[in-house]
Amino acid sequence: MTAPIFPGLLIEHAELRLIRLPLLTPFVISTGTMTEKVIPILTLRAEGLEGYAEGVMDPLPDYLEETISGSLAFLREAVLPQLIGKRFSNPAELGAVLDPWRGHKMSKAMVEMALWDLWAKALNIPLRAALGGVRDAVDVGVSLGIADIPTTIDRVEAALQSGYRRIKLKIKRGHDLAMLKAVRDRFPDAKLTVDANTDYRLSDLPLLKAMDDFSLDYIEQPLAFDDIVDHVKVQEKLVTAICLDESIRSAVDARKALVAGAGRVINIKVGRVGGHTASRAIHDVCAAFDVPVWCGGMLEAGIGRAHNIHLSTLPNFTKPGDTSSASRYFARDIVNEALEAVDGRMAVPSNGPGIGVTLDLAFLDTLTDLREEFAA
Ligand code: OSB
Ligand code: MG
Repeated sequence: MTAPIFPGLLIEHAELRLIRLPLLTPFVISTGTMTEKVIPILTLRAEGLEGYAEGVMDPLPDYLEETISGSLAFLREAVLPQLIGKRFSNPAELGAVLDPWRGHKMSKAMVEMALWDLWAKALNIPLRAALGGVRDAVDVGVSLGIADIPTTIDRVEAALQSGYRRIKLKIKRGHDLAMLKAVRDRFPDAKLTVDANTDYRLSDLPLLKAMDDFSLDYIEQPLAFDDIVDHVKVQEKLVTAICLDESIRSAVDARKALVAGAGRVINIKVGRVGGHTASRAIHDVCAAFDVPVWCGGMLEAGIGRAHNIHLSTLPNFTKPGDTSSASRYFARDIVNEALEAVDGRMAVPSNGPGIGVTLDLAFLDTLTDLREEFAA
């Protein structure tokens, strides 16, 4: 007997929501302070199934160029009308709809991730299995926002006590070496990294070089969000590895950066690079260069957090990711399942196929500012 041929998924309906979710603690990075998450949520429907994704763009373009309002317009006017009524036999076929448009990787990622979730559900398998993951739990660390030194020491201590596998400290000009020395003196054996979110310039090379003294696992995105070439000049002079975040939006970017020697680690954010297919391509390019990757985060709620965990099960995600416990960010999550790390490990959510989490719809409704539906 032969297996039935998968007929593909006919997208019948799309729903776009915008929710606002307060953060328990304001999150401070070199580019600004976030006190709440404003999150666009896309639901795609086909054959009685639903696929979900969160967008990681901010209201204003302070991490990368995309904004929530621009993204909603792009999805509403260009993408979702083209999607409804189309049949897809796998998520890669989405390229025909998405690739003609420039940029907008975060908006494209929403559609792509929702389709991966839907597709895995149609196949009745976990997203992890559809992607080719090899683990059922992943190592995670924390990303600690900028704060004064005593507060930072307390936060590091609490995170280490909880068992987190790596501590990432946000830095900016004027909040770097003294803070690092204090943390390193107090925690000589902790796995520490820093993330500058683009705050430095090539003229800061002596300062960046001084960071070699602190045995950091890597220095994340010291230079401009669109730079590769100047990062090469920094990496050549440093013992510490550079990790690229903002600079990498595609597998082509990753190839160029690694050929040039702009870094030795890459942070993959599925939302930043346009979805799981692109994330997997970057993962594979890095593996070919023997460069480890890890899964970054954008303070996601439960849908995005679940996607991140499934992606992190791929074999070359060998460094701890940023997908820490949801309860560190929010008083209440938008999914019914608790996404909580135990001893620095996040279990892959498994309440059903796909991303393995279900929506707390009653709570979502209380958070929803805008809701639009797209049907044939
Ligand atoms: O650069 O990784 C980043 C949050 C917002 C914008 C950029 C970044 C971050 C984080 C947070 O580091 C990671 C997380 O806890 O989700
Ligand atoms: Mg970063």
